Amino acid sequence: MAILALRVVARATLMSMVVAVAAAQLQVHFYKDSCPQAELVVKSIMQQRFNADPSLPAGLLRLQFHDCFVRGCDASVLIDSSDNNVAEKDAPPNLTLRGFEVIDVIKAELEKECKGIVSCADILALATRDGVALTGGSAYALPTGRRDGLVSNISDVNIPGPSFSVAAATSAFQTINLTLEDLVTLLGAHAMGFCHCGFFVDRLYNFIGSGQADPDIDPQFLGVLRQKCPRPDNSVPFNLSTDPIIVMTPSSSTPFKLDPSFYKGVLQEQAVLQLDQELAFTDLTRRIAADYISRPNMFRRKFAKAMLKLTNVGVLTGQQGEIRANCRRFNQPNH
Ligand code: HEM
Ligand SMILES: *[C@@H]1O[C@H](CO)[C@@H](O)[C@H](O)[C@H]1NC(C)=O
Ligand SMILES: *[C@@H]1O[C@H](CO)[C@@H](O)[C@H](O)[C@H]1NC(C)=O
Ligand SMILES: CC(=O)N[C@H]1CO[C@H](CO)[C@@H](O)[C@@H]1O
Repeated sequence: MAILALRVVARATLMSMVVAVAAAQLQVHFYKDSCPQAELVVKSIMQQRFNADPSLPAGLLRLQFHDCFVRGCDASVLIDSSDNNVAEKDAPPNLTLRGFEVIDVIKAELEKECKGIVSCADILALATRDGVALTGGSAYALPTGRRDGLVSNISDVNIPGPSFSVAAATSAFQTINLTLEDLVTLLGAHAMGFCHCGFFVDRLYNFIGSGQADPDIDPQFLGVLRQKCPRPDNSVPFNLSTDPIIVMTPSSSTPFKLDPSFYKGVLQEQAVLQLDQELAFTDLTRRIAADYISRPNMFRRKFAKAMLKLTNVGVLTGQQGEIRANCRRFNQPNH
């Protein structure tokens, strides 16, 4: 039950509305006249925050994925729920999102320097881009000019779950025009950051109701995971805030670096999530993983390319949407 609560059921909602406002005229250095220091401000705050917390880029990458997957990259994930609206943030897969505070800090600074100019959607995309560079990824030029959306509705959240098959996750990605290769490449982000036991503990004790562990976990690694994630006590309700947390790629010695270590874990049957481990089981996905391990620079390049695709999904431009003054609230309180 507990685990089921964390799983997300794919729902074919509202993607068609996202499609209607697909990527238009983003451009590199969109703010060069209106707020020339915008990218520098983001970069310097990111550098400071990263020095204090090297896991920050991981939080932002996941936040960026959840923003873009639901209604496009329109900062809808940043909205707080209000009396008349339950926002995306409160959907189960979002309860462990993090990185909101650094977006608030950057927004406050940019409002001071260039009031009403830089969108929250761009701040998130720029901060994530800088986070990728800070963790060893490539520092790609990011087209900007995104506008902030006017809707954030918990019912729209249809993020693929950790127990999805590769095929199911691929179809989910197709709804935002991303390919299987994009999926495999972006999952490389799981080289970094944290994971709550609740997202995979069924694999350790009761895989698809078998009462056994998932046979596709390296036995020694299974022991390590079981030590960190005890068997759930079904007599007490599941509580995310006390659920233990492990690093996303425990087999890696560099848990906060965007290197190909994720793929090594996959090929050694030391992936944490079921979906991730499944990448080892088709020829194509195995081959991509092996290529990225042997050619880290190709991984960096492909990762940047896939991020550009992801951050272009369903963007609002021109006069669409708005530029929020506070990333957590719509400018018009009635939205
Ligand atoms: C089908 C796709 C995906 C699934 C099922 C999935 C699932 C998950 C889960 C269950 C977690 C653990 C969250 C927690 O316990 O707090 C996680 C974390 C993470 N995911 Fe994914 N993910 C997917 C795609 C992506 C993509 C496309 C990216 C990046 C572009 C990404 C980046 C991350 C990062 C960096 C973390 C660590 C977050 C942190 O440290 O707070 N994921 N993911
Ligand atoms: C996906 O691509 C199609 C065809 O180019 C386009 O019409 C649609 O808007 C795109 N969808 C998204 C979510 O960007
Ligand atoms: C959220 O979406 C649901 C389902 O589409 C809809 O019934 C509801 O009115 C929406 N909520 C808001 C505040 O727009
Ligand atoms: C309902 C709930 O717990 N929402 C949380 C969503 O994530 C943010 C950031 O971690 C929390 O501040 C919210 O409380």
